[in-house]
Amino acid sequence: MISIESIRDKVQKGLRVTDEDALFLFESKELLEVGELAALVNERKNGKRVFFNINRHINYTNICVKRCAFCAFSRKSGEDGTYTLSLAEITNRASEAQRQGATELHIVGGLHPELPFDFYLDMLREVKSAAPLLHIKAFTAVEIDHFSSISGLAPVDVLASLQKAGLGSLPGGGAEIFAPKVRQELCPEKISGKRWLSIMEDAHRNGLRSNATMLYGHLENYADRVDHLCRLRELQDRTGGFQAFVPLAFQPGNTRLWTAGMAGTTGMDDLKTLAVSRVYLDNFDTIKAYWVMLGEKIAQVALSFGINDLDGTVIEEKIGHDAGASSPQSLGREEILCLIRKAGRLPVERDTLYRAVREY
Ligand code: V47
Ligand code: SF4
Repeated sequence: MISIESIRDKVQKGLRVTDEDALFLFESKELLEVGELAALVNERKNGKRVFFNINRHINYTNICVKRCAFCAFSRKSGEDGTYTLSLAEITNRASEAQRQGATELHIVGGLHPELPFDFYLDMLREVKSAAPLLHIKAFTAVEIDHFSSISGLAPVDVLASLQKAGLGSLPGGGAEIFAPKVRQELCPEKISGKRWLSIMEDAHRNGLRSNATMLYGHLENYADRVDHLCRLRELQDRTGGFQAFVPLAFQPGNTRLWTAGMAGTTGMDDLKTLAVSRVYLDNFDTIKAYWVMLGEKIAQVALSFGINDLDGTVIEEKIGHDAGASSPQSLGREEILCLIRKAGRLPVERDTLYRAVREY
């Protein structure tokens, strides 16, 4: 019989919790008990240290051939409000970020119907030459699959070419929810969960680290979330290539799901999802509270619920804000330091590969 005590016993002994245990925790209304377990796991891994980085997001185009039901960012070619940044605009943003002390660029965009694969290789080369100090974390597994289609290259070869042109690591987007039934409703045109995982495996085997995300708070149930976490834990057991897990709280504004009457997540669900992820994903060093989707206040409280990373300064975020996120466009270093310190933790500025840049 599963109980909070039986799960606590496993956590205290450092044993792995089961899928049924995770489901039990998701179904629990005792948020503080779940949070306490998550805090224990995190304390053991990270002590009081909380990571953040100085980064800048660049969303190079919002033109996309897909139409995911949860996405308010994408536009079809020819629709009002489309944009595609030129290479000069991208490199200007990169140089500015380097001048402002950033260590990372996070570059992702829609699946553009006309841009050739060379555009992305040139983008990496030119960004690298304009801002050689920056680590380029770019392109989700969904984009890698798209590049494979337009270039005729296998994903491993796409990854190798991008790496040669300056790619440093992959962000964790595009995972959404792996469970096929929900994925079919949510983003029927997107690559399957299986394909997402296989591209990540290719990346890890080629020495590229990546993150993993889970979009939650839409059509999925708790069992779908556990299924998602289970597949990530399995892959991480095989490759060890994931650096951080990033649960993404669904922002409903301006999306098709919003039109269908769907609301956003609650604070209770946000904190519980972060905490259960921390307890279940014992082979991930880091669970990140992405303040853009959570809001800074929930992200800060999450530091008492097993979280050891607040992401970064971000600078210019479009995906969550087009969907109505009420968080600011960016946070300054001092604001992040304040959130971490006032939660009684020790801020550590990190680079993308989780090496300490500065301990405070
Ligand atoms: O892939 C799209 C999600 C992702 C919505 O790896 C939405 O460190 C919420 O992956 N509400 C892009 N989420 C963002 C992303 C990310 C962000 C920060 C850090 C990292 C990392 C990765 O955003 C997409 C999709 O899953 N998304 N629309 C929405 N309405
Ligand atoms: Fe396109 Fe990505 Fe938006 Fe889906 S989530 S419509 S793939 S930009």
